[in-house]
Amino acid sequence: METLIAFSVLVLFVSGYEEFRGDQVVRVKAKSLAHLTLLKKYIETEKNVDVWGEGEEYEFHLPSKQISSFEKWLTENGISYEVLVFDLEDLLNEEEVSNTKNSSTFDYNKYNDWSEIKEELLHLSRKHSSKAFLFNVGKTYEGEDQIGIKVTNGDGRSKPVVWIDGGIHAREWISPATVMYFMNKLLTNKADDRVSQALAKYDFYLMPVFNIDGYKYTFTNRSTRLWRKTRTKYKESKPPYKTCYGADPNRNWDSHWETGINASDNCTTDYYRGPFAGSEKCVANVQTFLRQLKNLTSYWNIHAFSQLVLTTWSWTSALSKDYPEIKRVGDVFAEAVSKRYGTHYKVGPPSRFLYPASGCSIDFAHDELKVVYSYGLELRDKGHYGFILPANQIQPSGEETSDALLAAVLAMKPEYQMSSSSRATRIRFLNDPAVLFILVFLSNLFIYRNCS
Ligand SMILES: *[C@@H]1O[C@H](CO)[C@@H](O)[C@H](O)[C@H]1NC(C)=O
Ligand SMILES: *[C@@H]1O[C@H](CO)[C@@H](O)[C@H](O)[C@H]1NC(C)=O
Ligand SMILES: *[C@@H]1O[C@H](CO)[C@@H](O)[C@H](O)[C@H]1NC(C)=O
Ligand SMILES: *[C@@H]1O[C@H](CO)[C@@H](O)[C@H](O)[C@H]1NC(C)=O
Ligand SMILES: CC(=O)N[C@H]1CO[C@H](CO)[C@@H](O)[C@@H]1O
Repeated sequence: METLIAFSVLVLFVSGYEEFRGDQVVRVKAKSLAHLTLLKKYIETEKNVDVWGEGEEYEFHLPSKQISSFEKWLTENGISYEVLVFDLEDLLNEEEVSNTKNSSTFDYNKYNDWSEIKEELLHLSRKHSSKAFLFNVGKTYEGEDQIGIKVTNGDGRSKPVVWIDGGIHAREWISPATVMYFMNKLLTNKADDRVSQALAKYDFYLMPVFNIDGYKYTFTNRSTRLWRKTRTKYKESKPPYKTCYGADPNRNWDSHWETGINASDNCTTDYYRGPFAGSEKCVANVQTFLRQLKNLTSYWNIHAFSQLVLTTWSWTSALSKDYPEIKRVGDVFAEAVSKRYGTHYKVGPPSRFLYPASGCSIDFAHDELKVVYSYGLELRDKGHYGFILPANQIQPSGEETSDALLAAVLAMKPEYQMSSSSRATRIRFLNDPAVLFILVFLSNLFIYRNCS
């Protein structure tokens, strides 16, 4: 304990300027279409607002100097809110202290930076050379090798493939940590029958950090911890042509990219879709790799936070003919993830109601690669810590997510054939906000999140 206190004092001393002191995270509930319209307008006009979550409820990270005016504005408009985080700087201190490393080897219970993860991937592929194979899909914008590990049971037979990627959004640190946990379990947990059963059926391709450049950037210093996008250098499209960085790699896939649904053309925003589909190197690399990968049966794109299993499609509210099968396996995941710690997940299409979004990876896997079992996950938690989840939650997240992934892949039917007509055509009236809003209120069966 003493060392911890000494460490945190040291951290405070070294960091000096406290970037997020007094900043809050506020949850806001839109109870009517009028509220919703007001909130959207607020996001568009207030560039200091950092959106942590949107959909049924919004979570906003607000700079300290903006809190009183924001709360006044909410009260005036009759919009109710709840403060989730009273001081973001305290949360960051808590995360930093919880992440104090205590060994010279790779620590699966800590948030590791890219160089540590890269070392561990190399180490695992050497240590388990008969069943762990390093693969490299290409260089990132900043020249990093975009690598992952293919895990097999070592019997030399090719099997249907399950692909899992983490860290497509840089600040969602629990995602790479959970993928690393799962990878390590597949390689080392001989005692768990489900592991051998899953490896008898499938080969796993695991890419713990998809957006390496962005992830590295979040480790630069505290002020960069909440970066979401890639780090590609762009220029604004109109005077004064300011330099801006990064596009949202989950709005950049070659799947309905041109529709630009809930994706921005403005490179200063967090949801910038990039100048063309696949403009982000990390996206283009994986797209090319997946297109030539044979036998891809299941795709998992792992995010945080909100505790959701997101199903196709993201870009439209229409449902594919295969939805019953997609939902069945999603429900198996949700059931299994709750067993150990009671963690509650909801299952459903992000696009069905309020927030469709184009250019998302799960739609690319479903439509372009004909993968029925294509899912997005939003891991822990539900907003108490949000992106700044303390490191002591890595192990429980790793355990419950591994339970659920194993249960889900064992419940899949690799022989299941996608219905030939299951590609979506855009149903325009469903994208009308008023219609969407009415639909939402007619049903509480569904969740309404964007593909984050
Ligand atoms: C560090 O490791 C030592 C020896 O394994 C252990 O006794 C100690 O409790 C650990 N400290 C922290 C902060 O985890
Ligand atoms: C695809 O999977 C089948 C078994 O389901 C296997 O026989 C075949 O070799 C695999 N193809 C490739 C290219 O891995
Ligand atoms: C943190 O890193 C960013 C990016 O390198 C840099 O622009 C900024 O000045 C740094 N801030 C502090 C407080 O060191
Ligand atoms: C992009 O958004 C910023 C911040 O809201 C705004 O100042 C800028 O004018 C926008 N640029 C374009 C090209 O619309
Ligand atoms: C936040 C936001 O921009 N939401 C939009 C998402 O897309 C739907 C359909 O195009 C719009 O109605 C929302 O306004």
